[in-house]
Amino acid sequence: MTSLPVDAIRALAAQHPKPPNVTFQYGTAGFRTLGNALDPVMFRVGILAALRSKRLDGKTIGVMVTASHNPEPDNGVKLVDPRGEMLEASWEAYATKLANAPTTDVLISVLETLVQNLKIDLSKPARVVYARDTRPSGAALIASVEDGFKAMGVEARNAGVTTTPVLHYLVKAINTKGTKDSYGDDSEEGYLQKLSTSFKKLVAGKPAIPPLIIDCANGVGAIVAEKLAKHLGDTLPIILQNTAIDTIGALNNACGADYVKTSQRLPPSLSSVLKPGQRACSLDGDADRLIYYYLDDRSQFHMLDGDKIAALVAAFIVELTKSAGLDSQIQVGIVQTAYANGGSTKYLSERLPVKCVPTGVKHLHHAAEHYDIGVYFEANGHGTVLFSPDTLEKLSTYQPSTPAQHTALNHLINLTNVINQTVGDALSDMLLVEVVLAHKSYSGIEWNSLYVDLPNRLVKVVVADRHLFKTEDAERRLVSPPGLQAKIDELVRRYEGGRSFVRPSGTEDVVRVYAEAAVRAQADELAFRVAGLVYDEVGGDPAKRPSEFL
Ligand code: 16G
Ligand code: MG
Repeated sequence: MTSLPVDAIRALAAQHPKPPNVTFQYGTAGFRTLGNALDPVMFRVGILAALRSKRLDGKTIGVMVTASHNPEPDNGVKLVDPRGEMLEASWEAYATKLANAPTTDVLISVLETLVQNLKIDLSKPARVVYARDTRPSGAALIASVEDGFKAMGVEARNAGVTTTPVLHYLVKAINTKGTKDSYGDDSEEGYLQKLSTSFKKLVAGKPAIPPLIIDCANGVGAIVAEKLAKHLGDTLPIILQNTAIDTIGALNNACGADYVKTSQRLPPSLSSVLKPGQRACSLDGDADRLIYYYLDDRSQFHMLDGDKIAALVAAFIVELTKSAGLDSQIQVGIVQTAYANGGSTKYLSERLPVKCVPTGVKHLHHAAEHYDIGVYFEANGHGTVLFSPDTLEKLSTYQPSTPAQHTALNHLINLTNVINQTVGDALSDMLLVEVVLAHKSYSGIEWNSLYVDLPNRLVKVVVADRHLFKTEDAERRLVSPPGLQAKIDELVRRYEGGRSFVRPSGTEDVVRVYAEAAVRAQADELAFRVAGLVYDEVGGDPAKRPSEFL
């Protein structure tokens, strides 16, 4: 029986001690906090990745060091399972336990218990592929992860500085290499080839596409988008903006998908660049979220968020399945969260099955797997489209009976390649959107007019303990604190088209309040009133009650 390399772990653990009085938690987005607090966590994640790989018979596991759209001083880490998906939920608790082991002795005993309980065969190989975004703290944190690999004798492959979706792609490509399910060449170049080749096939014969502006959030998306632009050449002229990856303080600062979505405005850096009618989009700091927008003739800003992307894409896919003669065999379904705009939910559910699930990609991804073709997007711009194994099989064996069916079938097959099915991918989603716009001859205006967004407002309330707040019905209703939901209901009834919900954040120590209503002022008022209810409920100091909470 091979045993844990205790001496090696001990020697290296001494270089990554856990400070007392801090608690880490593997949450919705992995571990995430200030970059300079993460050294011990990184070392332990390196070890955990090794155990996960050994448990799965030496399959390659992914480790991504990023804090996405968070401010630049933050950083984080998450593990990716062999099919390119998020780490299996039951392992999140093991990650948390390891990260919080106060001493090396406790760390080793936690590891021994894990090995025993999970029946991990330590003689199996451990294989990991890892990458990081452009954050200044990234290089040092990667070195700590590598110490974890060293302690466990991992066959580790460094994918360098790249986007989260590229890392997910690599994991899947490595694990399917040489099989009938091969996902593509296991390199960033292979990813770029796969996406750009299928994109070119999809837009072949369509009128020239006008240039698209990409706001890269001054993050890692800038690097990969630049390479993608070269692959695309004239088929999609791209103008890169906010590419200052070496400028301290620039990352996600007044730019990027999260800035645009939450402030519902244009990044100031684009105000002199974006011309009325022109399309632009913003990526977030690790390029897994995408938000589109344009200015109308009166220079008014219009945002096309994840909900609008879902509507555009789903309608197109349904159309293709019909034209291919496959609509009776392939059902398209949508997955959203409570944050989906009421306008989008109404529009989509009049046409397709729609399911609402709790926030977080793992929930959406799993729900989407239940459809033949599952389109999932969060309003924040994170999402993708999943084709079930059965559907992929159908597409590859189906015999079309007319040239029109043949063309539609080919488009569907090319879509399965342009879409990164492992996880939301801003660049892949951007190509997908561009394909649909090209096929439909839509500008932002026609796309935006699919349905009208209800005005909405998101507010955060700082509370002493967000865990007091518990939800049900896919986070649309509170069950705790008792009685609060009834008060919210009573308030919501007074607003035309009113809807509001309260949920504890999974990534920050706050409670989030969302509200929408038929008119802007009412949506704002409802949001602040509900926030006021939340604040009062948890016994906030009246003197510190934010004045905007009416
Ligand atoms: C994370 C999630 C995102 C979710 C957000 C909610 C992943 C990869 N990312 O960024 O899907 O929308 O958290 O944050 O799962 P919140 O719980 O703080 O509102
Ligand atoms: Mg992100």
